[in-house]
Amino acid sequence: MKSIKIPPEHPRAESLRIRERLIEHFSEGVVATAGLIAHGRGEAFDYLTGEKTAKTASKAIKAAASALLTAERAVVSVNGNTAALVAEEIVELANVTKARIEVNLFYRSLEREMSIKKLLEKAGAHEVLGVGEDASAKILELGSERRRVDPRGILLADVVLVPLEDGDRTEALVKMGKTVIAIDLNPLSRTAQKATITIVDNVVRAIPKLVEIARKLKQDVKKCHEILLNFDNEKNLAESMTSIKERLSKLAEEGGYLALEDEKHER
Ligand code: PTJ
Repeated sequence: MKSIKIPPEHPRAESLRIRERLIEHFSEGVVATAGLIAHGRGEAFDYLTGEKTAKTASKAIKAAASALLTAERAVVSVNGNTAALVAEEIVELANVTKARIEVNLFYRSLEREMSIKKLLEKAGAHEVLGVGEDASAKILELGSERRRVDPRGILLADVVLVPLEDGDRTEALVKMGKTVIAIDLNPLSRTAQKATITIVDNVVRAIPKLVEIARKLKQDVKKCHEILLNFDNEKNLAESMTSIKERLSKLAEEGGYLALEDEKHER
């Protein structure tokens, strides 16, 4: 599929560029058809949050960086959308936190696994787990293709980062005693509700921020433990819903679209 040229002055140029990136990677077999639908759902929630990282998301990002840095065996799980949107940043995050990278797909096929592995390697990954026969272990609680995992990766991990996930696996991984970090723009999704640490933000903002914070916290393990001790996911998730509600109320009171334009200028 031929991609279109986005006029830089278009008011939603960045959002359109992200769409084009997903469409391109869909044509190359990285993104699943349903991945395009999932992105549309994400976009709608991003509109509600104001397309910026909320304070609550920043708090969760700090907790997530702390969990990854203090883990014994951290794994970053990568699906089609994540690879298309933030392959390089995922590799950086894995390097900073010493996490392993594993491909784990809902719509699994060897072709897609290979395409995603290639994309990650092009982005600098030296090792990509979970491809083909390497995903020889099974999470028994799961019926979907996500049950197939790498025995060196997700199966053994104590901390798993799951950007753009479906709820079943999050629940199963938590039941297995793992710390699950989710990145999901929908605070009401089962993934968001069931994860140990929920970052309600767009992966295109959250992953680079996670890298930045992990770099800062890397030398301070004591601080990481402190952050984790003081983090309450349920409370933070509730606050993230309240901040969406408050933003919408403010915009409604101040005149809808025009207020939205003022908000953009304030940034
Ligand atoms: O690549 P595969 O085969 O593993 O399939 C991936 C998809 C995304 C198709 C699969 O995991 C799926 O069906 O996911 P869901 O159940 O549609 O959930 C996706 C969630 O991610 C929704 O809650 C969206 O709001 C959210 N989302 C979409 N885009 C983003 C996002 N969250 C953060 N950043 C985004 N860019």
